[in-house]
Amino acid sequence: MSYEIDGIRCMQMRGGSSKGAYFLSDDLPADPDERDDLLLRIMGSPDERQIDGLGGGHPLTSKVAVLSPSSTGDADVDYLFLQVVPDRATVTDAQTCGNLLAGVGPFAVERGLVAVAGEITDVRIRIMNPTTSFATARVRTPDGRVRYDGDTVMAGTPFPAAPIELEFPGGDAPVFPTGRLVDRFARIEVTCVHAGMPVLLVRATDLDIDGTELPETLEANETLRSRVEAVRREAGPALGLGDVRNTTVPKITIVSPPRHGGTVTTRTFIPHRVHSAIGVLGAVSVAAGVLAPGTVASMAAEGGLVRIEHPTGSFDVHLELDGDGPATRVRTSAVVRTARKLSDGLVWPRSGKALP
Ligand code: NQM
Repeated sequence: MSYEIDGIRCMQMRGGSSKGAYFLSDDLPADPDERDDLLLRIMGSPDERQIDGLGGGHPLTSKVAVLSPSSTGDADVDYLFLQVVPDRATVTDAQTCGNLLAGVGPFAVERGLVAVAGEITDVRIRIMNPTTSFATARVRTPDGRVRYDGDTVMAGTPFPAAPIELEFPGGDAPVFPTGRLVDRFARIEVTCVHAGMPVLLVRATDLDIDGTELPETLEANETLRSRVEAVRREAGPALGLGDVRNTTVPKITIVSPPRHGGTVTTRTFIPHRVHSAIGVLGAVSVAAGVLAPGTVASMAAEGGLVRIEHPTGSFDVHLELDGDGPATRVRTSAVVRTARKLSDGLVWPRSGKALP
């Protein structure tokens, strides 16, 4: 069988405020290098516009989810996330993606990995990378099928759809991976936080910006970009991530006081483009930094609800923390997303090799 001649089974979905290609792992090569080469050719990388593939020319529309039945009794499916970099021949498993995670439950039901359980089907997901963690997705499944239409409006997408609740159990991992609530990198005070995504929190005022600028304004600000990158590069080793020049983590979230009745205003570098909203696990991590006293982002929040303002609206994170200071842990967190099946069928990769 030839992928170039026969095509590969693929479903495209909007997951949260991102978009990607979803595959069963059996439909892709088992060898990771071969798989990544194929994904670059499917998505149209390396090319800023990804004109010859499915990718949309932005990190948020150049994502891949690979699913398989779970080999652990604790989950129904295993979810591997791969970021395909639009303008470089790079596929990285250095992070997961909570937005694409919103499509994992529906995709698992669509492909028969999980049987419909009634009006709502809970899909227990093992997140495989960068380290193992778990999530439960509640998928609307009336009449034995996934229901995508609904009334839930989610900032980052203009159209309402059926809600998908995502719950994340807590764990033993420290929320503040450097063991400090405030560090200093490239002469700027930073809180390093990790509740599913490594994020560096920095005050807007410390970067000489207001914190409400549009993503394109921030991306055009060369001085700001180089300061943000300097912070990231110094922080990488302190977070145990080593040299982060060529990786998509850590993210940098610039925080300032809320402007629209929420808890905090954010602008997030992911890490070289600015997010049009905020990532899901990125938001959970930011919320942990906001709820804990003594960080650069500590703000007042009522009843464990952190409303994160971002460029296209706001994102609610329900979060409970245990312990305090460097001993802080997440007890549980939950968010609501939506997802939608966009296409299902075969995709043809361009021929040749993408990787040298
Ligand atoms: O943080 C973008 C997204 C993400 C990641 C990024 C995400 C998450 O919005 O869980 O969802 O930060 O690269 O898709």
